[in-house]
Amino acid sequence: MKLLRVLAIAAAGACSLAIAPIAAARDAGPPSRHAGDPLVIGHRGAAGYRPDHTLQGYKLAIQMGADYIEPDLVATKDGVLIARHEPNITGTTDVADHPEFAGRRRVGVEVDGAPENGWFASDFTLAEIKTLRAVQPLPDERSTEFDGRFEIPTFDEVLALAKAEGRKRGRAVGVYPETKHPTYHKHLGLPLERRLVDSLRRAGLNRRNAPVYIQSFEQSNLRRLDRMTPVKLVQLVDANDVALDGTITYAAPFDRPYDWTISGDPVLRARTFGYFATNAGLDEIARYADGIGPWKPYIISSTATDANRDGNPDDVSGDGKVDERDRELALPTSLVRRAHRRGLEVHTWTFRNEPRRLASDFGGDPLAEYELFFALGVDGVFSDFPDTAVAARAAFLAG
Ligand SMILES: [Ca+2]
Ligand SMILES: [Ca+2]
Ligand SMILES: [Ca+2]
Repeated sequence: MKLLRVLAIAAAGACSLAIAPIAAARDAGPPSRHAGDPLVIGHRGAAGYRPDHTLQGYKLAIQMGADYIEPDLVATKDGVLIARHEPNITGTTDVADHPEFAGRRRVGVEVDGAPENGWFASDFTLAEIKTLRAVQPLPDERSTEFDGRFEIPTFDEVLALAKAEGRKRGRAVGVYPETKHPTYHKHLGLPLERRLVDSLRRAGLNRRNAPVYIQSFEQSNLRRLDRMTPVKLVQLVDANDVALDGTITYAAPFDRPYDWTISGDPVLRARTFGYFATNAGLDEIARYADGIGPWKPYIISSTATDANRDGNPDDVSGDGKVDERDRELALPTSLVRRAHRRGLEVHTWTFRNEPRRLASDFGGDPLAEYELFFALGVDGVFSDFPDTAVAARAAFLAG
């Protein structure tokens, strides 16, 4: 499908935009953007430029104009929330280079059902975590020049940074924390939710109009949070992959929220994340959350060619690799419109500049991808490259 045609279809459905600025009515947002303009969320900071989840990365995202910074939260042994993508810190820190921690390495740890090996945040005190340094988790495609230089921040330090940087710039800098593997943390006796709300309260952010969204791939902890805090909540919607025909596919551990998997409830265990994209699922989410955070293919998927019928996508571009450049966009779904109809905001992920991550329709231009999603009415984008996202939003709003 050609991009211009997709954009025309998006524009034809633009009446749905009239229902969109629900977010704006609740939260005036920073003065640099107008109420109702889509949010730019600095994914893990500015993950395209700095190691994930460092104060330096978050600060760069803010400098680039991100409205929100996005700390993923896990707990240390002494119950402090720190910003890491996973409880498993093997790929995002230099812990493997610390001989004093060699004995902490573990095998077969089940975070979400699938056994993992390595070092886990909950085996370290905060003081020990502070002796580690962040490293680039994608060393083959992103710069490693900052490896070993930046500390692992606590959530409280992230909140303090957002406040200080916002004051300096005369605008609100929002925080968009994600509770990582809430069931796992609960089973460890280190539940995330009360600690998260306490940190927000100490920072003066535990109020309805605070520039805060809490996100989770699990459902039951969002329902608990709905009773614990007035801040906005977002149900993340994951999947495993996209089939040749554009169908979204599900496989463990990306098949359903982990709390459903271990619930013992046959109804929940029969569902996938796809349930959240149905009308019944959206109705349910609207009872405890303010928005959804779906993976991009839920809004517009892509198809692949399999001329040699081996069941796998072909290298259409002929560059010897099979990646997003070999795929074509499908027709947009009705998800954004149906979410808006229920008063739910839609924040989708993840936007990245690397050409191999862009469908052929975009011709290697990351701005074209943002333009399409903005035209489809999304209320926010999680971006590894916040400067590109901000530029794309400016171009989109300039028409
Ligand atoms: Ca995240
Ligand atoms: Ca093939
Ligand atoms: Ca190719």
